[in-house]
Amino acid sequence: MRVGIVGLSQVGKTTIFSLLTGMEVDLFSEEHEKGIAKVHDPRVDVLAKMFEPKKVTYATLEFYDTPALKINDKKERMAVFSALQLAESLMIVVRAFENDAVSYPEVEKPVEQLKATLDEFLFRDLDVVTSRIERLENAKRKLEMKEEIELKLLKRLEEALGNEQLLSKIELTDEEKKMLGGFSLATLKPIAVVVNVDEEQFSNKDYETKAEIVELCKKNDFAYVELCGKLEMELNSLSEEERMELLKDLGTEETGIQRLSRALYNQFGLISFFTVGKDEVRAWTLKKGSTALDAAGTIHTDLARGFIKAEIIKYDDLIRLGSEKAVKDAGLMLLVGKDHVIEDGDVINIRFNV
Ligand SMILES: Nc1nc2c(ncn2[C@@H]2O[C@H](COP(=O)(O)OP(=O)(O)OP(=O)(O)O)[C@@H](O)[C@H]2O)c(=O)[nH]1
Ligand SMILES: [Mg+2]
Repeated sequence: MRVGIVGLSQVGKTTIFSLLTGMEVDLFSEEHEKGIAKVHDPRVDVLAKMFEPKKVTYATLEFYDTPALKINDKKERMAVFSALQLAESLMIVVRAFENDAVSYPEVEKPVEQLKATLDEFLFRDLDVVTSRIERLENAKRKLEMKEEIELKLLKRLEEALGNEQLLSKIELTDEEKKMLGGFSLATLKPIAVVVNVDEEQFSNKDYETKAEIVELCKKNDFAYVELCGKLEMELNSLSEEERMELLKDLGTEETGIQRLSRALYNQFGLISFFTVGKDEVRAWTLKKGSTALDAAGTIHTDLARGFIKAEIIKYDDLIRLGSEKAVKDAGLMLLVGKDHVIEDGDVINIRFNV
């Protein structure tokens, strides 16, 4: 899953990008990077302890950092969204942290930043939709049936966007979604909101306009995460032992970045299945609703091509009973065909023949 990081200026986008991906980034550089982040899943650590494999592999997300959006600035907007063309989902960063040494974005109140960012999304989608409508209407030929249908659909979207409605809130058939696939419409993508708080706000669990932001996220089905960029940087610079110590003092077991990667994973409709053994313990990513055949294909095309059956044991059963053999002996291993829907936490072994 490719995630675009977006927001107004100096809100902490690049800082969070760097924390997620572990990449060293020059905050003043004009270059904007992409990078891979591990999705922290404690279950993988538990499985690794059980199997002591040579290699442990976590699920990943890919992130794109972008330049700041400027309010009502079409040129900047185009630059940002061209960097987001391939992003399948968007993470909006909002700044709550107070620090006069860091210049504030054009609007200061966190909820106003979020609204301004969403407005840019709406403007950008409206730009895309209206220019396509114009192209079709000005075509110097009779439109094909397919184009007539597209034009009608686009006009529906134009009206919604004009009413400040996010396209994710509009009922669309699979056919219609497919038709819109090439436009990379921002408000059609799943969205997560990350509020970058300071230490004081972090310990108070509050900041200015929080209630409004939470409400807005709920209303629009955005994931919502609070994170203290500064604290995360500190945690990042510590040894594993010191980190655990500090986290314990903070009353938690995992860093905000670990929490964030998991929240995004859920928000974007992803699940993990596991493969286990002496060589490797590995988490793999699937969209919710995927089948055993999809799982096989994710591991290797050969496994999909030669698919016979999938053996599935539930993560919880494996942990409770202590070994694959014990799960089998208890009659809890499932043997399923290619259409079986995979659930989060399934431990899978594909039987295949090529
Ligand atoms: N005090 C404090 N400073 C932060 C925090 N997060 C980021 N900063 C600082 O804020 C400044 C801007 O951070 P960046 O990560 O570059 O923000 P950005 O959104 O990428 O900025 P632009 O790309 O220029 O729009 C840097 O000096 C960071 O060190 C935080 O949680 N607390
Ligand atoms: Mg930046």
